[in-house]
Amino acid sequence: PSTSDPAVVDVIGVGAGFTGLYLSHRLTTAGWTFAGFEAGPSVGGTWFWNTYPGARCDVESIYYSYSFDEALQQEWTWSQRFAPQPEILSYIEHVADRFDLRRHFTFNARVVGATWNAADRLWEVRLDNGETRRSRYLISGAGGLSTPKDFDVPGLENFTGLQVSTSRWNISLDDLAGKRVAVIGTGSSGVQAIPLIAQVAEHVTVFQRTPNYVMPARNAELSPEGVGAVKEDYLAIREECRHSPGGIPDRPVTDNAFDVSDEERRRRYEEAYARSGFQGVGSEFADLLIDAEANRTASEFIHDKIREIVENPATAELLVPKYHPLGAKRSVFGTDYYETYNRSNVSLVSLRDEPIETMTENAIVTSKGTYEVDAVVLAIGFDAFTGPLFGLGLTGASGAKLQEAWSDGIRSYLGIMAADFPNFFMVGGPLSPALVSNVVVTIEQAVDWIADLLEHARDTGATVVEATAEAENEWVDITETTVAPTLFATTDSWYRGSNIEGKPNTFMGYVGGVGKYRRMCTEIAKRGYPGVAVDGDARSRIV
Ligand code: NA7
Repeated sequence: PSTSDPAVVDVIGVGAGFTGLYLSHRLTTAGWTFAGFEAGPSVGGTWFWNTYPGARCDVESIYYSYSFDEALQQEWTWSQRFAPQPEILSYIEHVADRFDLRRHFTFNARVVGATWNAADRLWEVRLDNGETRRSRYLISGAGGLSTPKDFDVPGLENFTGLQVSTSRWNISLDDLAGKRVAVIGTGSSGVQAIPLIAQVAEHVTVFQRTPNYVMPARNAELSPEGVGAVKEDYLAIREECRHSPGGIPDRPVTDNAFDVSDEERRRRYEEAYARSGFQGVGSEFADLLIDAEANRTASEFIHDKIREIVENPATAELLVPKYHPLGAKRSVFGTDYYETYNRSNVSLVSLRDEPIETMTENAIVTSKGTYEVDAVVLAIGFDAFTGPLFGLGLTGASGAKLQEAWSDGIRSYLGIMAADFPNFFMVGGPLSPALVSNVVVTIEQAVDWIADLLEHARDTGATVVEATAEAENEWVDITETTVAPTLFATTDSWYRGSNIEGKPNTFMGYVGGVGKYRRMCTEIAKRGYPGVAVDGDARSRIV
């Protein structure tokens, strides 16, 4: 332990999702005392709350799982290419039990404030029950997509029918049987839920603000032979993921969209469309996220697919995503999504043509009409990354809140540390690769890096580690320079906070790839942590 006061633990960890569980395992194994606090009643984080119909991860489960223990990955068998939410939650519960991790956590305990006490060199952490706990280090595993966006639909408070949100789903699908259901929002959550709701509801009216590019997920049962082959090679596959651009095995492409003939390009897109996933159409050519004209060829390919699938031409045109380039907002993968609009009990309202003006006790009123419904399903997204972090109520060394420190733009060192917030760490934080990668790979890497830094501090007898302002500036520059030439930089999306009124406009990820990022982090550790002041001793420049 880093302190002799038994009331002070070495580490307080926030959250018992993918991050918190691995964090508790990694740190307690290394001999640190650890107290975890989880707002929910059990483990699972995002996968505990998002129980809406059709919820599943769109990164293949073979890769979207822990790699830290070979026996674990040998004994667990995924049933499907994209496991559904209940199976992912069972996996997380299995990991918690297998490594006896629940004992490190207090459940139903939300961290609501944390203040750096410079005199005692520790964090004073306040819980929602009014208690205060103290720790040398504070590590957030609060997640990126865990704070639901405010329910900012006008007049929602007037509606007296059934109301549910995808991110806090607390009804069964049967509760919607025979009902007239409105679904508001067509991101990943809405797209996954709509086809299943349509199967039981009397009628579904989808209220769409921005059409997305929805590519077929092509989910499938995994065969025992396929799973066996992966398990034989799992160590190598995991290593490949760690050094890849996106945390999944790489499928390198070097040619650009206009390097090939129109016919050849079309053939390549057809193949990619059949493959689907993150290595589908959106990554078939090297310049698709850099060159708007090149991107147009891929975007139009999907437009044509939508027109082929959707029988009503007017509905098809509303579904065609014409406001942003393919991939520049989060890609969406669905099952029978566009096909669902061919059902006689499904209709589409474009909020661009007729915005919601208000709601009454039993209807949604747009500028053009009144839609009577029995139930409203909100699938309107999250206050990504900063929502959960600001929710911790952090006050740094200077007395400033994190939200004040980031009011002009979101900042961090490596997406892991923040200047003026000593001994505080974020796993998968803003400006890390978490935003645009298989997040489990990024989580394991960040936890390992933090654990090594804590050991470095312990070995040198230090008790305070803090990112320098210079290093933070440098990392912000690196992330901005990396994203600047891409279409991410010019497209409004939740990636850059555009879905929340007043949120700083910062692209919240490092897009240089998880492999390159890992090399940088490893190099920084090898060089004795430049950019990190250890007990005030900083070698500031990181490159
Ligand atoms: P998203 O992707 O943020 O989607 C939210 C959807 O809700 C999107 O279509 C929004 O339209 C729409 N929206 C948001 N607020 C409103 C209001 N007030 N009125 C009407 N429509 C609204 O969230 P998801 O939960 O689907 O997915 C989040 C991530 O989880 C996903 O990207 C994966 O990484 C996993 P907009 O596009 O803002 O016009």
